[in-house]
Amino acid sequence: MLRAGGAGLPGGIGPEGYVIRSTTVDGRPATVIAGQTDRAVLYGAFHLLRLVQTRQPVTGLDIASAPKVKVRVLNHWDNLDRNVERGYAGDSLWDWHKLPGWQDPRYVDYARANASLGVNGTVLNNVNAKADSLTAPYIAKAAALADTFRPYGIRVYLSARFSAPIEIGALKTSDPLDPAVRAFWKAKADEIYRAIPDFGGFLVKANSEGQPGPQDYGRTHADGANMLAEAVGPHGGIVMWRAFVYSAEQPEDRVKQAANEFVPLDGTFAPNVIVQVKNGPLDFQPREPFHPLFGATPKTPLMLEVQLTKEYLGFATHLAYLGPMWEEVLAADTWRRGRGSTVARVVEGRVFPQALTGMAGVANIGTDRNWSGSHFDQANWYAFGRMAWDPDARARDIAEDWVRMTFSNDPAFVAPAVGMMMGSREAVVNYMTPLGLTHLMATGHHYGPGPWVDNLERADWTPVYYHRAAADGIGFDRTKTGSDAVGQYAPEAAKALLADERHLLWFRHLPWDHRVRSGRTLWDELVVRYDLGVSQVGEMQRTWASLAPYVDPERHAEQAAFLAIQRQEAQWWRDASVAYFRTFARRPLPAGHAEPPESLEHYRSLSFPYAPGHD
Ligand code: BDP
Repeated sequence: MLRAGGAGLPGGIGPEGYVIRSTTVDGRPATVIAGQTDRAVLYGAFHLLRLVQTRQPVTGLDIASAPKVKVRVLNHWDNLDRNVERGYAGDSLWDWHKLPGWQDPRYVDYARANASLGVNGTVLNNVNAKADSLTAPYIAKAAALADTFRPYGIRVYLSARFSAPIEIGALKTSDPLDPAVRAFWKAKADEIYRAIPDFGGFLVKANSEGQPGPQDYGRTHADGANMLAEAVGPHGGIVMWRAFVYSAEQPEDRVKQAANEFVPLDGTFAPNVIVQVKNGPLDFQPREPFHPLFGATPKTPLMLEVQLTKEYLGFATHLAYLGPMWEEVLAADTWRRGRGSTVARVVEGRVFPQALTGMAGVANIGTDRNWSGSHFDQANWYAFGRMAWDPDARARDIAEDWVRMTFSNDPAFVAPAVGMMMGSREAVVNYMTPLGLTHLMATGHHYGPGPWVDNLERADWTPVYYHRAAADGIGFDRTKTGSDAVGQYAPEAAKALLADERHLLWFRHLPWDHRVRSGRTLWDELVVRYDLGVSQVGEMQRTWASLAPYVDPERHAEQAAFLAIQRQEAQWWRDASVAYFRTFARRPLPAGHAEPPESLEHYRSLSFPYAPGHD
């Protein structure tokens, strides 16, 4: 029985919260799902289905749930030609050419799947945006998608190209303080809202990696964001302005630049602007410390951006469940308002009260039959939705729900499968970037190791910029004697980060003979970690093989093959990294650890011009 609205709803449950209660109606047992809106009831219905699918009791229910975050959006880095930047799951779902005339039935499946996770919005086009998305034909296409998504509570948003006034508006400038430019955006917003009355708003990547922005005119990010906010504001829209900025002209440590740029702007953004911040200050690496902006802008709401598509964690073939990574960042304590000022609480607007809150996930979805490139990558889509609803949710609980609903409720399957997922991201860290190393992937496509790359047009795109390996040691000194990036954190948080061996070489440049916690030298520990990562994948392979009786042969075989690829590539990462770093460390490998089978020249010579996901 469904009931929208009505008495008995707990106060403060909001427009999307629901209750599920076991009760009696006319003397018969009944289950009531209630909320203030259709959407809320839909979320409640999916919750009940989850209970059924995971074999939880469905009697004696007394559940109340409301999202802790308002804007829960996927960001599709989908181009208009259906290529997906950093996509490993086929083409873009959006068949722009046939829209609005033809609506692929998968649009409905997509919306329903998202609603079942509590996702309530989607940014349709790449942050590296084309102005064409804002022309009349494409607005009509987006409107058709919005019509399909609306019953599932999914709002449509668009990435806006800052230079659109010039490119499609026949203006000479995109200066945000120019009245004609402001008029262009107002008219554009009005036009979009005529077609999509519940349009969510704009996402903007400006003055970052060659994208146009307000700084091209000597204006600030706030000037740019506020201009767009003024255009969508009267319609109830918002602007998600990305903090992923770093400049080619700046000699400053790249990981410091976003905070340097945005902290001084605190208090200058319009109320319907939210600044979108990646989980770490660099770029979706297998492990990064939390972004120093979290908690550093009391007057500016910040939304967390995570990447579901595994650009830096082995694409679609490596099994890496990202729940633990996001839990790690959400649980990190910024200390900005005393102990317990976690990133989760900042994002929820509870450390500094914020009216607008949000979480964004860079989608891993495409036309592949399994949606996400591999079966296990669906778990990352799933976990994103659940954590955006409740940033305090536990990655393990989410993995368990997913495993039960996707494969089997048999405890003999669930425990090992969840165990495998929970350790998977750490395995990737070990075989790619152990002990706080970062950004060692090959150039462009980011497929495979490239720690030797030193000749790109910008130093801060090269792996050597990040690892700084030399005869005297390895790592990036971000303490006071170096770039002092650690100084961007609250003192207690800085202390915790410096004490955390998982971030060792992110913050410090250390001699090869430095003793780490295990008692080994840094060099020996690196080799041990690389090998550990490879053996962890071997362990996953064995676990998966033992689970064959619980999984249909098709899915089992595909995953087994993917794990074999992962194993091979983990070995490649290990061998290439050891062969390369050894040229600086000039030390033997610790006893029992094998020499890389090939020469460094061999690893350096490998090239993959057609690796997927290109920008
Ligand atoms: C990097 C990707 C690039 C994106 C960029 C971004 O390599 O394709 O455009 O992030 O977030 O990780 O804007």
